[in-house]
Amino acid sequence: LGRKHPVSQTIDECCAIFRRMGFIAVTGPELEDVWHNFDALNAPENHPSRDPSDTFYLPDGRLLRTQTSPVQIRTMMEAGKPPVRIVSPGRCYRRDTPDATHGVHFHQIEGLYVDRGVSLADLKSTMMKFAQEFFGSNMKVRMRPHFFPFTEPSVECDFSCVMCGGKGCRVCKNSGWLEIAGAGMVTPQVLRNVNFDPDEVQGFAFGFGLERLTMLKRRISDLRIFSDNDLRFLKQF
Ligand code: 2NL
Repeated sequence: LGRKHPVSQTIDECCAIFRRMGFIAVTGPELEDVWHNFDALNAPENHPSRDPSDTFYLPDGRLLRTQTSPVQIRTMMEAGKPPVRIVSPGRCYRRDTPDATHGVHFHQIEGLYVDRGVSLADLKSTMMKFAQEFFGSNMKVRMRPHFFPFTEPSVECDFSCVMCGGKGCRVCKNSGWLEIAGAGMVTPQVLRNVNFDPDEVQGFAFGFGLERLTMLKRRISDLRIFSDNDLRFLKQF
């Protein structure tokens, strides 16, 4: 019998957890246009991620999506109005020198909740619920200030270290915490770009790396084995 790839298992598990919180899973094209991947997300004209040294472009100007947020832009525009409560799992591409923790393609799950009165507290409770469902009921979550062009305020979400439970060890560099997700409140310009009125509605958004979630849960230290297709590895899951 065949079996599911460990990253596919993580996608299924994440979608099930977010489904129980009312998020619908949506997918979209991996081949995108500059507007959906960068412009709509408020990426400045000179942002380094737009450079052909960071992003794969086709001769016609289209690109391989660098995150799954363009799916959320498409979903908001198709919905026409809030509420929108979705997660978008899928493959993304960035030019990078491959090593033990970076490849040229990777998988991400992003989430988005837009409605009247959605707050940063809703984001934190959603992150806490996810952390406890995915890694176990002892998980704690903290948020630190960060910057993304598409959210304001932006945060990085840390979960308690899965190896030591927060006491401090080599994996968490003795801090007791691991960086797990980027997130924040959707910046007003992004809402305007999809014809939503930021004076009427607010939203939070977040993004997780699926290889990282899988590596932490399964204690895998090198992500190259995810794409080697070695049955000796795949059969263990
Ligand atoms: C990361 C984590 C993130 C989002 C993704 C998002 C999507 C829309 C609007 C606003 Cl449509 N934000 N997604 C937000 C914060 C973080 O991903 O580390 N990204 C570089």
